[in-house]
Amino acid sequence: MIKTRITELLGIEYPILQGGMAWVADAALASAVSNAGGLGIISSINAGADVVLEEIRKCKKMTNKPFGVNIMLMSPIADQVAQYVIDEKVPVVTTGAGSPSKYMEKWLEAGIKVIPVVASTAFAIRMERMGAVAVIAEGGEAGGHIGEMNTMALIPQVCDAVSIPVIAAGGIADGRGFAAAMMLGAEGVQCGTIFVTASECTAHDVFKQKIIAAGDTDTIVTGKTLGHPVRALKTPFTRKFAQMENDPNQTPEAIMEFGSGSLRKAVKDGDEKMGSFMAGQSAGLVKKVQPAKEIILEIINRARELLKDTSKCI
Ligand code: TUI
Repeated sequence: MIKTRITELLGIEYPILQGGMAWVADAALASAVSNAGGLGIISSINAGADVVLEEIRKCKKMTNKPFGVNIMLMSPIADQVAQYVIDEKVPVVTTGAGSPSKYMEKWLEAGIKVIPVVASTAFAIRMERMGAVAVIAEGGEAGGHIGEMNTMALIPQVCDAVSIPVIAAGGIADGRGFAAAMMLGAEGVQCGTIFVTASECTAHDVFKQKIIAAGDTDTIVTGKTLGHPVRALKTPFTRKFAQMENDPNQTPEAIMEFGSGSLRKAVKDGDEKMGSFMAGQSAGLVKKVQPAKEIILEIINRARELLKDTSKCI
């Protein structure tokens, strides 16, 4: 057990959240992480709002521990899921890729702990004023949709800007990253990429093996020209996407059409050609498939050793 404001606030043993990864983060993964003492999170980007509802109900059967739901604010089903989390009394909601302002009042009224992902100090301050209990400050090392700042510079600045606890995300997959995040002022971390390779994760084995095989420079950011930068593993799909983005004869609509469905193809079909395998720069740190509990305990045990032994610094 580790005690920070995050463990106290959420009623969890270890201040490790599992990212609400699109198509990946279902009840199987979220309940495994929550049962292991972290906070498991269900994604709302999958086959539709009804499936999200089903996953929430499944998760309640699979764990008695707290868990959360992530609402991707650009999603067409955000409104529907925003209501389901109230109906189902989900204890924690994380949000991403935008501002949750239009839902905030009713979530707070329902007693939901809202933890938005932020990519800047200005947005973190707005979220604190709006009633967020904590923020997840996510650096551009992360997989999926990202902001401009990187973790090392973003975390301490967000910690200075707000008084609610800060959870660090982006590039963290081991005890060194966890310890560093604590040193930067964070009181918890959120990991995504390493949990794709958890044994309990239902993502296609091709996705897991691609993360395990990836090295430090094997991810790429595409979508900047469309205003939606996304980090994913370098594959034939991302190469083609990047090429289309740089081709003046391509329209944004044609590029979007090319990308449509690519995430599902990666996660569910393991489609190496047309899949978008979203992953962060920490992919190079991920070495094997292992149970969620082992992932969490390895991070915590290594971080404990490092935080105890700071004698190398002086
Ligand atoms: O949301 C994410 N990562 C995601 S969502 C996703 S689903 C998807 N994405 C693209 C194509 C198809 C499917 C995959 N990965 N991370 C949380 C996050 N939020 N990162 C950055 C932000 C963010 C950025 C700017 C949050 C707020 C913000 O500004 C809000 C404002 O109003 O200023």
